[in-house]
Amino acid sequence: MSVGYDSTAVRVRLNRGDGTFDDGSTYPVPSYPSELGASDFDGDADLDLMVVSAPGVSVLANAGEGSFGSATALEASEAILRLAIADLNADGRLDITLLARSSQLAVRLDEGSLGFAGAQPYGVGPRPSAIAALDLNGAAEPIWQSRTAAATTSVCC
Ligand SMILES: [Ca+2]
Ligand SMILES: [Ca+2]
Repeated sequence: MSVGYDSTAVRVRLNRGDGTFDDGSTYPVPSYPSELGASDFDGDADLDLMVVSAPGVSVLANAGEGSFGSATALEASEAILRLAIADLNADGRLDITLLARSSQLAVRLDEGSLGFAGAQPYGVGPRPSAIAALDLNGAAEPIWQSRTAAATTSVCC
């Protein structure tokens, strides 16, 4: 999968099984896509796509055999910079954490069928630039790390 920042599409190239990839298919997304993630957000065992773009975050449901439906926007009240995917409440469904320009993490729990709960915000330092959701304490519960201009901040769940 790839996106070009000045484009309005995601390109998906399928692996032929020998380490080479096909010419790919493109799927329209909102302008300036900057980040991609994949998880089964609707529970049908196919990986769906999540794209962070300038206007917000969109989900493209996997229609099977590597093709995807149209982008569906998630409501977001502010510009999103980065995306992390991890099961944050141990229910077996992968949830999303969005890093916003306003120096906040917004946790959105997966409710299935491409739906996500309302945002639970957590503050981070100024000018955030990166995010990761990792199990850093061996508790099988991810901790977020966000990197800002000033420091790396960890937020435990
Ligand atoms: Ca799916
Ligand atoms: Ca979950």
